[in-house]
Amino acid sequence: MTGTAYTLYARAGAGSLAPQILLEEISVPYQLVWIGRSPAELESFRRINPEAKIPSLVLPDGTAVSESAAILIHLTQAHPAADLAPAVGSSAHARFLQWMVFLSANVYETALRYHYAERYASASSSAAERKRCVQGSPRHVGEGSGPHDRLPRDAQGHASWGGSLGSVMPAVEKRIRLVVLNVGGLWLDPALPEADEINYAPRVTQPVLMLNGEHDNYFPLETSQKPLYRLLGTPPADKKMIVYPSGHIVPRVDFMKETLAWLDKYLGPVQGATQ
Ligand SMILES: N[C@@H](CCC(=O)N[C@@H](CS)C(=O)NCC(=O)O)C(=O)O
Repeated sequence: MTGTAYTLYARAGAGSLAPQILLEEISVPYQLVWIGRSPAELESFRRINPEAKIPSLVLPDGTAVSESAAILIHLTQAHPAADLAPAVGSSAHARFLQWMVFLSANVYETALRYHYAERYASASSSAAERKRCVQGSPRHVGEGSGPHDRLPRDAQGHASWGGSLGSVMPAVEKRIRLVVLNVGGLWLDPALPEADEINYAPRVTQPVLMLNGEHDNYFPLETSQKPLYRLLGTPPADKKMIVYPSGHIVPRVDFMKETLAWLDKYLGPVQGATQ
């Protein structure tokens, strides 16, 4: 489709989600090419991006661009009518650039320490240890290899820190039709009123499934999980909370089973699925 549309090279659970969201928001035609991790796929992808990094975007004229911040900034400037960034040259645009660079150079890089821990540690044992240390970090949002990645676009699935933010986003984004909070709860630190989940949870009206651990030390049952559940503005018939005898991580199989049942209940069974 070169010459007529963008081509986004993507991977589930990777940084290609941001440009994909932007392309959707802009409503411009684009082709998605999913890149796996097999040597053959990576080898052929190197023809587009020699570093084989996701995301990569091929522009309609065939130019290949990598680096998430560059891709996002370019898309906002190439499609000003979509009004997704402040006017170029304005002070607001300078602050926009500040955040774009901070997010890609710092936050994104931090997440990579989890996914490629072995590159940041000298021995494999310390790499494994490093992975355990960052559990509970933003890597849980859209985590790979779980039902999070396969959620339809009008459902929202978040875990841990995302579970906490999951009480904020559906309050302000009503295109989200249902929510799964995998170990969600109220953050116990004091927050400014404009960022405090307490002020958002009552405005959540979509169906919410909350899956929690009884012994969770991040989001304690009585002081964090249950208050969030009570505060949700969702009608009682459309919210459900299951508490497992676990810690911060709930049993994976139960999580998948309950999540898929919740999706089927509110979005209907998957159409055209093959066994
Ligand atoms: N600084 C780059 C980071 C891109 C990146 O490292 N992407 C990961 C996936 S989220 C990747 O493709 N890693 C493959 C590898 O490092 O081998 C950006 O902002 O786009």
